Amino acid sequence: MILAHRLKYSFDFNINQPVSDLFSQTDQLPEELIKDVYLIRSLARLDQLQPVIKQVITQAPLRFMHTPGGKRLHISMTNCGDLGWISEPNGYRYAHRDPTSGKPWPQMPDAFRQLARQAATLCGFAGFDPNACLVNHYQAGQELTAHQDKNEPDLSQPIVSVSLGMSARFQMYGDSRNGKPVEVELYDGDVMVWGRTARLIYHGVKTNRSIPHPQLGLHRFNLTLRQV
Ligand code: MD3
Ligand code: FE
Repeated sequence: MILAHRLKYSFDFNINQPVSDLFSQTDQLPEELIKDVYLIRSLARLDQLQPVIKQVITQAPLRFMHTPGGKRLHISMTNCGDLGWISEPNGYRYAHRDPTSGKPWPQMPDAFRQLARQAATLCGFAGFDPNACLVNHYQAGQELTAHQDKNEPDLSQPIVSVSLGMSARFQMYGDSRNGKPVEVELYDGDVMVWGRTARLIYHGVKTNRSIPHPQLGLHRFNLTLRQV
């Protein structure tokens, strides 16, 4: 298992890299932020993934879902893969079809699958094969309130999360929302992997209001890839 050198940001970009490469920095090692939570900086490439995301959201448009309590979620979402996470008046669940269109979710793009498998493998989770991808879209100031992802059928598999565009502050609590979170700033291309004991911790996201990303401006996409 590859472990945890404390790597902050690295500025040694390889300028000779072929543009066709899927991964921007295959030499980045995972850093273990807290138990079973790994961060790999700059693994994903926005130039590669942006057209793929565009294709997904053309087929299954971003939408604001509502909580079972009737509140509108703060960020818009969609899904791709065999199963998609949805929030409805009668609860949260994974569904085979987009409730807006009645159609199956768009196929899991190969670029998403390969990236997630690569990230998981680097963190010691060989054999991960995601079949569900939640696409979250944040605009400046929008945030994801601290929560647990509880309705997960299989906790033996990791979750891979890919940050694209504007940066965000990610907050990790423990098994309650009390106390001070461990915080990390996530930049475009950063990938996190959550395993085992970290699957039930409280976590939240706060976006920056003022620092636009050169390509995406004040937009952030997060891909959450799961095997469900
Ligand atoms: C930790 N999304 O959609 S995924 C979410 O930036 C969510 O949009 C974050 O939290 C975002 O639920 C990043 C990070 C993540 C996802 C699932 C987890 C962290 C997790 C499940 C258990 C523990
Ligand atoms: Fe979550």
